[in-house]
Amino acid sequence: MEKLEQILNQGLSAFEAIDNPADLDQVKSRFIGKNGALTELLKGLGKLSAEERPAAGARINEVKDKLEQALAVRRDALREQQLQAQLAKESLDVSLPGRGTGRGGMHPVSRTLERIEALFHSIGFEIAQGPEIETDFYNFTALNIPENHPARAMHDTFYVDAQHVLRTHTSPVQVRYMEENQPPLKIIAPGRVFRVDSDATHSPMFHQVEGLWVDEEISFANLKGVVQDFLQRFFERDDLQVRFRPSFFPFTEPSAEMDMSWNGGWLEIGGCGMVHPNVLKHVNIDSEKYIGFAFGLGVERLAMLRYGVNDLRLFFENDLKFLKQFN
Ligand code: 2NL
Repeated sequence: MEKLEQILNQGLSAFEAIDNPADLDQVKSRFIGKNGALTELLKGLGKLSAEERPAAGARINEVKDKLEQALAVRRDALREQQLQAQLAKESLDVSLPGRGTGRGGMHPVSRTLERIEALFHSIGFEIAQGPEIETDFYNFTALNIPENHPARAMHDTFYVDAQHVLRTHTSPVQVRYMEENQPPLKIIAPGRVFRVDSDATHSPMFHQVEGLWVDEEISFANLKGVVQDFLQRFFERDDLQVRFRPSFFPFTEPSAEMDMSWNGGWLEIGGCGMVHPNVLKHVNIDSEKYIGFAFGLGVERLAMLRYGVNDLRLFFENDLKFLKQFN
C-alpha cells in the first residue's frame, strides 16, 4: 500500500513536470504501461493473503484511474498551451498600414476635359453626352452631309456596319440634344471621336469639344466673344487674341477657321460657324425664328499647348514616367 501511494505521488508530479505531449506518453508507460510500475504491483497481488487481496486490488485500480485522469487533464492543458503559442506566432496585425500604396493620378487629357467643362459651365453651358457608336444619320445626314458627299470620305470613317459608324466628331451629340430640347440651347459636347488616321500628329482615337448656342438673336460676334473668353481663361492670358479665317464646313454657314495668338505668331486651334439652316430643319427647329453658332476644338491640342507636351503620342502610350508628372 505504501508503495502504491508512492507511485501515485511520483506519477502525479511527473505528469506535472512534462511540458510537451510527446514526452507525456513516455512517462505514461513508466507508470501505467505494460511494464509500468503499477503492472508490477498487480503481478505481486498473488503474494497477498485472500483477505488482503480485494482491498489492495481495488486500491490499485483507484490509483490507476487517478493517474489516467491526471494524464488526461495534463494532456488537454498542454494541447491548449501549444495551440495558444501557435496562434500567437501566426497572428497578423491587420491594423498595420500597408507599404508602398502608390496613388494614381488623372490623365492630362482628362484634366484638360474637366478644365474645359468647368470654364464653359461657369458661363451657362450645359454638358451633353451621347453614344460613341452612331448611326449614319446622326453622324452625317442630319449635319447636312448627304450620302456620296465628299465630306464623308474626308472624315476617314470607321464603319461598324452599313448603318453604324464610330462617331467622327461630337456633333451628333448636339443633334440629339436639339431633337430633345427647345431653344434657347447652350451646350458643349466633349468626348472621344474616331478617325482612320495614325501617325506622329494623328491618333485614331482623340478628343474633341464642340459648343453650340441656339437662340433668337445669336451672332458671329457672340461666337468670337465666347471662344476668345474661353481661350483667355483656359491659358490664363488676358492678352490672348482670336482671329477668324474664312473656311467651309457642310454644317455651318458662314464658316471660319479659328486662330489664336501664340508666341508672337498665330496658331490654328479649331473651326466654327453659324449653324446651317438645313441642320436646324433636320431637328425641327424653326430656322426663321432661331439662329445659332457652333464650334469645335481639339482637346489633345489644347492639352499639349497648356502643358508644353511636344508629341501627341505621349498621351496614348501610358508611360508612367510621363503620366506621373501630372499628379
Ligand atoms: C473643327 C471644326 C466644327 C462644328 C464643328 C457643329 C455642330 C452642329 C451644328 C453645326 Cl450640331 N456645327 N459643329 C461646327 C464648325 C466646326 O469643328 O475643326 N473641330 C476640331
